[in-house]
Amino acid sequence: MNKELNNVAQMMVKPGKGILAADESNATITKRFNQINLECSKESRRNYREMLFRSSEAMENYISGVILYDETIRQKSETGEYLTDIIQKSNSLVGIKVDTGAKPLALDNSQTITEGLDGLRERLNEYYNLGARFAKWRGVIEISKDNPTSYAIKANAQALARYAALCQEANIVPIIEPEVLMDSQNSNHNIKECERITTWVLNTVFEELFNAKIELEGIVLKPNMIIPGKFCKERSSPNEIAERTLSCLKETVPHGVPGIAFLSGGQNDIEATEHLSIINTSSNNPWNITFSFGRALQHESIMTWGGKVEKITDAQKAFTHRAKMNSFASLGKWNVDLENND
Ligand code: 5MM
Repeated sequence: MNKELNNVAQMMVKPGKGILAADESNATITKRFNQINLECSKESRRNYREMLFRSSEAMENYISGVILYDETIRQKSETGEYLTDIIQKSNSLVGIKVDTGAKPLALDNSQTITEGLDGLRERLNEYYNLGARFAKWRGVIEISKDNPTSYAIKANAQALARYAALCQEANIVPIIEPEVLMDSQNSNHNIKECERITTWVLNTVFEELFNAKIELEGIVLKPNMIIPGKFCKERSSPNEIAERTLSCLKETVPHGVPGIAFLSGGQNDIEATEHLSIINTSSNNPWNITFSFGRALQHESIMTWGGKVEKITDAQKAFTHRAKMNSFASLGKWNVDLENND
């Protein structure tokens, strides 16, 4: 076992801490800024992310690592400090998104394949020198009447495995993110369908990781929860979501994996926290289970900030509150009263 990779993976999923996904591509962060009528520029992206990374209470106590976008890992604050230095000073790890996005699958543009393998070995070495100790690659699977096909699942799983092998070769922990979407236009599937497809996807991913000789002790899995599609009329209770999620993971994820850090996928802030907390009330989970949220950690903060300097302190408080609530959830200790009494 590679001790260095295992140590980093353990730090990423340390009980009480989780990961901030701040790796929105420029297209995605533009959508977020549109909600607050803010122009998306290099500077506004820097100001927003610097505001989050300077939330010292959140960063020191609740955030184990931050996933950055290529632009951010090279960016300096207005006072000339690298944003990566701000993150590291709060004892948080620097991570980097290395995929270049989900693109239409050739001859089948109803599904996607994630790109970014060309030149990845060289990019990873550069990112290591810039401070990155973990990386992220997201494969996207959409459920509809005819999809996903086994070809699309296998192609995405193989890309994740090839990425993971290059990461481990570069001494970087790969976050393996095979996301079964809950919030696409076609998402009217029920919870059982999400469970069936996620089980299929995770089994295929671990088969490909095995084929690629990946050391499971040096990865972190970032899956979706088992949840009905956004447009499904049959809603499921938080307990059912937590039970099905745990049972799917127990069926598919080897115990050698140090940790699981969920994406939020379009759940609102409280839902994501509540589900994570119920999952963690089960006492015999074989892995540390925590969060690697983007939207469910940032939403309140970005809305409070609104691009205004005078709102920075309030926005940092909102981020700190959400991070703290998710920290409780990662220990199975969240309850709704904490939302108002913090
Ligand atoms: C933060 O968003 C990430 C980047 O997405 P794009 O490349 O599409 O802009 C995304 O991969 C994110 O890390 C995960 O989906 C988790 O975020 P959510 O919002 O689902 O918790």
